[in-house]
Amino acid sequence: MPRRHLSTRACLLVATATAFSCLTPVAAARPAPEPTDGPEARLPTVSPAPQSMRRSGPDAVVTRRVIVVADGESDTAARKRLVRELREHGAERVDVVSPDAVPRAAAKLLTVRLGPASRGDVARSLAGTTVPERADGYALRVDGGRAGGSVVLAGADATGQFYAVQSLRQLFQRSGGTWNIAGVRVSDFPSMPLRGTIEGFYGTPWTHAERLDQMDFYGDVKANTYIYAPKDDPYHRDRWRESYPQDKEAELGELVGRATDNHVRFTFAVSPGASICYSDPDHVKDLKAKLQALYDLGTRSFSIPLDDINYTNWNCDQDRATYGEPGRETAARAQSDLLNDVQRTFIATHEGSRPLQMVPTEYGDLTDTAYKQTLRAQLDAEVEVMWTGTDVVPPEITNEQAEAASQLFGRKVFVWDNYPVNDFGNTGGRLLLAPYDKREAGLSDHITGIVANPMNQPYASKVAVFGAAAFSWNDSGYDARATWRQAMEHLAGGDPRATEALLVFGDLEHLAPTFGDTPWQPQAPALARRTAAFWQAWDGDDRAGAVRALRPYARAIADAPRTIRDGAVESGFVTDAAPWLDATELWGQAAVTMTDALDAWQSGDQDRARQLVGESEALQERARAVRVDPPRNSWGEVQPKVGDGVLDVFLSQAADRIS
Ligand code: LTM
Repeated sequence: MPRRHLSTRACLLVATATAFSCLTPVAAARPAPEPTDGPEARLPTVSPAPQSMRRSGPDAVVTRRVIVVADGESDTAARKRLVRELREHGAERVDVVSPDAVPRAAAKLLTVRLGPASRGDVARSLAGTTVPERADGYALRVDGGRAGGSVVLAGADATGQFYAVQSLRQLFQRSGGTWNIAGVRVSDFPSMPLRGTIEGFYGTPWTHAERLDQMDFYGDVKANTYIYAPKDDPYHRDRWRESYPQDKEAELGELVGRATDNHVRFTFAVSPGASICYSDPDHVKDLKAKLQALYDLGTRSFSIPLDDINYTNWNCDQDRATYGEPGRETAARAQSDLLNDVQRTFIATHEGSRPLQMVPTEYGDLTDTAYKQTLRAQLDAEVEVMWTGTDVVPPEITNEQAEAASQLFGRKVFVWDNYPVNDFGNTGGRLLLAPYDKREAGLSDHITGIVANPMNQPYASKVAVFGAAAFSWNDSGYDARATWRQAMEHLAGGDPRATEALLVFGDLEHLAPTFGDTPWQPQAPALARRTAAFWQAWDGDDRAGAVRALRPYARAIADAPRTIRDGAVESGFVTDAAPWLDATELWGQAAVTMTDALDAWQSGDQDRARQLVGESEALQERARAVRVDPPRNSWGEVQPKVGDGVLDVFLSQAADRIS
């Protein structure tokens, strides 16, 4: 969709007891000229990057009393969040009034209008700023430069209103004793309809508290989808025919509510494939009963994943009689019959339900087979089909591949992205903290969305999920490295020292394995650049310079864990990362000690150098003895990996030079 650039003509809003009118600007309220460059044009970063954000004029000041103009069409969650943000950014009193009851005093106060784009006062205050006619789209306009500034938050729909507030909260800037809101006009919408996560990993599922926290996080990053599919929830797979016990059902109900509050679609997934008898009406009845229980809790989005099952065997003789010998074609026929029935007799008859989602048994390749041919011919066109890429964990996802997948399944596919999941062998001992990367700009033309499959560690997963949400919101405006920093800033609660420490730590947890021998993201690229530069200088006879350049980075590694623990970093992240932080501190100390050894060596103090090598090796031994305990992952109790292949290699090369 072409980006429309919007009129810069401002409009003076005059508040009367009953209405607002839009008049020609007069001298006292002349809109400021639009700066094009220079410091005043610099705008705060908003993530996900909006499709269009321009300066509208001067910043607005948050007055002590703020008027929020809202009515029955204003989204409740958006209004609550708006009031909270205003209170946290300088407003001592926030009056929420309806459009026909705006007090005269509003002319001198910051006035914030929240509602649908079609509401009269909202439309006038937008002063020509376009509200994209797209699901979840919104426009936001801030006009300062006079006594009472104006903010308008206009949604194409209720979710759009909520997202307008999510952008607004990133526009507050402190200036001396007051808070300002950057003078901007934003027109924004998501490039992909479906954005979020699938809790689809093996190993210990997230706890209820962790899931509640995730829902709030998804609201913050404009992700609208959470698919509940933990492989090791027995009621999700093995005991799919059984109802959830009451306490679990109550938790699910609370989770659905928290998701809804954050404009997240709680998507309930049930995986019957390992034991279902497709042609047994009792099995089909039980499956629908399971969906019905979740519908009754407020769920309107459902998925039937059929991944990781043996599809060349039947689970009952009845299926052989109905479909014939087991195989790819008959499996696809049986699956299509089941899914079409659920789509047509459950989804279509349950008000408000979204199209059924499914995961095919062949989900991670681009080979045309009898299975895919049958699925694309027989599966109801409404059903969303998931695809993980050219492999379970692909090295990249390109437009060409996504288009090929969409052709194979006869519809745009929905990407189940196996990053940063760490439940498979090659991820043993790893946190996956690299940026969300190697997904090609333009994918939004070929797929319906992306959900990231996270790690068993929910808070540490936020680094990648933040990036996945940003990419799926605006794939053509996505910058992997810049977004990585923003993700760390988010986790660090804006604490700059902790942000830098998280970036150092993230570099040491950067390796992203595939199922094969070659990782799709390398380990510790920043450290690797520095150690390469070190050896170049050392071998080029600038030994003192080599040590001088590397030592501060070694110190930064050693100090990162304490800075992360002492700073404003989310406590959940610190808990998730605890063993890796413990090990990093020791590896960092080993690196500092080794640079001291190199320094002693190059200055001619060989005895001191050898002693320091011994001390460094003792620290490395202690680092290797750290364990991930208790293990949340299916790979069990192991040594947490830290910069492996880079840091340990450097330390042993350094020791070799000294001995
Ligand atoms: O990826 C899919 C569709 N299914 C499973 C996931 O449950 C699992 O988390 C990942 C990573 O191990 N691999 C799968 O095959």
